[in-house]
Amino acid sequence: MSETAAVGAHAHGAHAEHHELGFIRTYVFSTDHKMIGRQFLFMGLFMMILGGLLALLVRWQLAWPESEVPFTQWIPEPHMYAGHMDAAAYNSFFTMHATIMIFFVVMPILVGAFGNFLIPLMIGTRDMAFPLLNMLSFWIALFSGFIMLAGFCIPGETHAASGWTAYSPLAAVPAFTGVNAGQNLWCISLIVLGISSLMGSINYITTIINMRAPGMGFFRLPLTIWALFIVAILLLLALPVLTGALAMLLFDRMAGTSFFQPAGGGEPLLWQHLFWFFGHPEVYILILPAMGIASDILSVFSRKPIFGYRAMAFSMIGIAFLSWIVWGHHMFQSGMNPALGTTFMISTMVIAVPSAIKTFNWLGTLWGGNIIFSVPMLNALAFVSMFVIGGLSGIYMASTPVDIFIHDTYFIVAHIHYVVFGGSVFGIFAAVYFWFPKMFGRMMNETLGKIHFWPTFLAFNGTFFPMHILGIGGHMRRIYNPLQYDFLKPMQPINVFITVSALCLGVAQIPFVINFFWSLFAGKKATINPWNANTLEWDAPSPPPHGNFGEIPTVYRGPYEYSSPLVPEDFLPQSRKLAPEVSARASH
Ligand code: HEM
Ligand SMILES: [Cu+2]
Repeated sequence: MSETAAVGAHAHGAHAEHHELGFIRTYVFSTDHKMIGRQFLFMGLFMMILGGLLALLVRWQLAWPESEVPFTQWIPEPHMYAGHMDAAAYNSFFTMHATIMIFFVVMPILVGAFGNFLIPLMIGTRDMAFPLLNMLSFWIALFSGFIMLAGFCIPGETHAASGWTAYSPLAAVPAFTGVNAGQNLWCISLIVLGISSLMGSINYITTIINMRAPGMGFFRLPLTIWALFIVAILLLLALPVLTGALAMLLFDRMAGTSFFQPAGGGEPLLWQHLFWFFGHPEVYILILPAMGIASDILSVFSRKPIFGYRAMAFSMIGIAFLSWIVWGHHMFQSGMNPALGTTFMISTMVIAVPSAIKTFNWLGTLWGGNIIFSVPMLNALAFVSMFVIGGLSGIYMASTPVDIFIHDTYFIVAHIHYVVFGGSVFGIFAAVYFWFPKMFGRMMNETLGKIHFWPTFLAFNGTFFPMHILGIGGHMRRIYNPLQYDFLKPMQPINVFITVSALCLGVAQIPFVINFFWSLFAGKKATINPWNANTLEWDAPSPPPHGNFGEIPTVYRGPYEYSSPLVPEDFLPQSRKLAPEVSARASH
């Protein structure tokens, strides 16, 4: 491995010196993994604003169903009717909120942006294995985003409206939702996105296997890289199942087949099986990168080695494997044989074991550490604690008798947001604050970061915690007007409280946007290793030039040697060569 890497690196390094790339090749059609990472980041952050605004529309409707939504008079019919939405528009808003957040925010940022940016830097190489394929995967993802956004612009109809799960036959027959072209574009966009992810995952896997720097054994990889490696394998295996199912759905809608329609002899449950065979691993695709990122950040800001490094890597492998065999827990209510239901229940609960291993190891890392409450650290701590709450509510949902009671209620919505917002989005924030200096060469402002973090953390809990209570009270998810149901009326104040918190949560993102753009142009210049971290990306200049490293680093140890007795400083970078007599002491 090391020899090929070195030879490849040499050839590439030589090539980089020969010519300057123009504006277009540097910023637009770039094959540099770092630029592609930044492109994915900007795409995801832009979509985050859109997905967030859609969530606020949904929330406004749930709190004050009959009232006009402020600032929306300009939105044309049939999305809004002079500031009001109808039930069809509501359906399309929550569908597009979820679709955008999952496919165009969390995946592009955690996997697309940080995967691209970090993998070559952290394993010590100059670029991805297939830079051109990498560029294509970004442009195909962007193209898919345009197709998705085009669905908002079809005259006379709303966007896709059958939920992000697109259950059939609801999604298969245009008359059922009243959406025709919008739903087709939704399918096509996700098929195209699936192709992009396939390209990306092949690239990640090849790069991590073949291009690690000399000395960078698998068990010296930072946990962020372990997580991204496992996620790439999950993507490679899960996404094609969705892509195939979407193609079948499109055939049902446009070509007269009836794979999923009982009227034509089809099988609606087939859609659910295919969808969740993809869908459950998907939730781990969303959370695993954040787990890796949080592990790295907790170790850096506790100034301690990560507790149980191998257990952390193996528990991620265990989680990924188990995520394959539990999809049926989404189908307890579909009339499945109770014996099979119990099998899915038990296998689902087994995921608690590797998840608990990870949690206790994070606590073990913090224990007795010299903790620095920087903004990346605060977000990583929020990730751990919110992920625990999301994981605990997951155990309730996994048990069939309880699930029959809370199925399709706001308990589910509470759970999913503790996992995807409390988990993935806090992971995104932690990563942005942590790697911003490396990505853009400037520091983000700590004070603004805290003004962003604390209100976000409080408003997040104010928004999503009461949803558990609503759910236990029987509040259905995906309803347009709670006031239509007498038994929900006493709970309406909770709905109002949630929406007010959600609006605060939205406002709390303003300091982040200001901080991000202000720091981009006027932030303090970053030094090469502002956090005194050990991993290889901190050996490259901030931001790293084309080709990343002057000379490919050699790796002498694992990534978490903080407070090592071998050196006076409290950090010992992976690439630092110690004098032979000092290294000898280490092996005793
Ligand atoms: C401002 C923050 C957010 C608010 C106020 C919010 C609100 C909501 C609401 C009210 C629903 C349910 C709609 C309905 O069933 O009628 C929903 C659904 C959903 N949201 Fe969010 N959301 C937020 C952020 C996010 C984020 C960051 C993600 C993902 C990264 C996300 C993913 C989802 C998903 C997957 C669903 C679908 C759940 C289902 O299957 O019913 N949301 N959101
Ligand atoms: Cu699941």
